[in-house]
This record gives sequence, structure tokens and C-alpha cells, in this order.
Amino acid sequence: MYKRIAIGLALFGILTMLLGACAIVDTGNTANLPTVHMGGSVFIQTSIKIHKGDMLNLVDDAPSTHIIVNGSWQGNTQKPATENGAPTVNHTFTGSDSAAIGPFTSAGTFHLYCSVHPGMNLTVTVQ
Ligand SMILES: [Cu+2]
Repeated sequence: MYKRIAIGLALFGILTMLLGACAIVDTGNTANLPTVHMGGSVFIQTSIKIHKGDMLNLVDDAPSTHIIVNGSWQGNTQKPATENGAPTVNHTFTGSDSAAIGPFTSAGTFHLYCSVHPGMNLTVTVQ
């Protein structure tokens, strides 16, 4: 009799733990992702290293529009590019917003730029 109650309590405890663990998963949570911030017309850091499979969180700290795509500025000329292994990126930030791009599933060095702001380049190294 007591054995049954003990087993019941143990099962209840395990179930509670499992449900608790599930509750921690929040698909909208980008706090733990590698993050690059953007100012009015620049990437605050121009390169970042991430791990294979990571999403990259881009945060627009300014009330500025940024359109982030694959490729780079070379001088004052936009050079859109398709790089093998890079996710296709085409995201418009409207100001004071953020978005996770990717995932980057292949190792390599990839280039992103903002088509609004000349020279606004970001290099993503995936390892
Ligand atoms: Cu921009």
C-alpha cells in the first residue's frame, strides 16, 4: 500500500519536472543567440563568429530602416552575392526592432550588408 503511494508520488514528481522543463522552452526567446547590434547607419561590430547551426540575432537600436541581404558593399557599390552554404537573408528592419536570421548550417565565411547604408557590411564566420 505505502509502496504504491511512494511510486505514485515518484511518478508525479517526474511528470512535474518534465512539464517544468518544457515550460522553459520559449521559441520567441532570442536572448541566448549570438547578437549583433545596428546603429543609425552601421553595424556596431563588423564581424562575428558563431557556431554551425546558430541563428544570428540582429538588433536595430536606432529608429532607422535597414534592409539586410547577402553580399557586401565594395566602396560605394553594392555587390549582392549568393554564397554557398549561407542562408538566404532578406530582412527589412523598420527601426528599434530585431530579428533572428539563419540558421547558418555550414561552416564558412559569409557576408551580409545593408542595402540602405553604403559601407554597412557584416562578416559572419561560422565554425
Ligand atoms: Cu542600414
